[in-house]
Amino acid sequence: MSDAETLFERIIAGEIPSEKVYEDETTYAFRDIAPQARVHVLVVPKKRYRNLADLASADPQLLADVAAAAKKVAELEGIAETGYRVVFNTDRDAGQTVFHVHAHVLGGEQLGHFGR
Ligand code: DGP
Repeated sequence: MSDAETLFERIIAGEIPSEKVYEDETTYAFRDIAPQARVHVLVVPKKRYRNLADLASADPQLLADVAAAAKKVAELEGIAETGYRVVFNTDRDAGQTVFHVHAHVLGGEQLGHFGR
């Protein structure tokens, strides 16, 4: 992994403004700039790993923290009861654009099915 800072380090550091939804010791959650659903929040571990695979291998506790933060976001956004989707885009074919692992939390409306 390159040492170059990604956009999300700058967001977590407050150098780039974001609309914070939730934060704890190890994670930071904020609204996606281009929402794909009525609720679209990104949950980012403060420590950077490139993608879900790297995070899962290197730091399973931090992955659990991201999952717990996604649940917390769903509760705060009022979608815990109606349901939501959690997505980790991973590398090229998934269209990952920011190489600092992040979970998309999507909901607040009926979501389309997976596919092309
Ligand atoms: P992905 O394709 O999984 O790498 O998702 C990256 C997401 O990051 C994408 O949905 C748009 C979002 N995003 C990109 N730049 C910014 C930004 O400056 N602010 C915020 N809030 N979101 C951003």
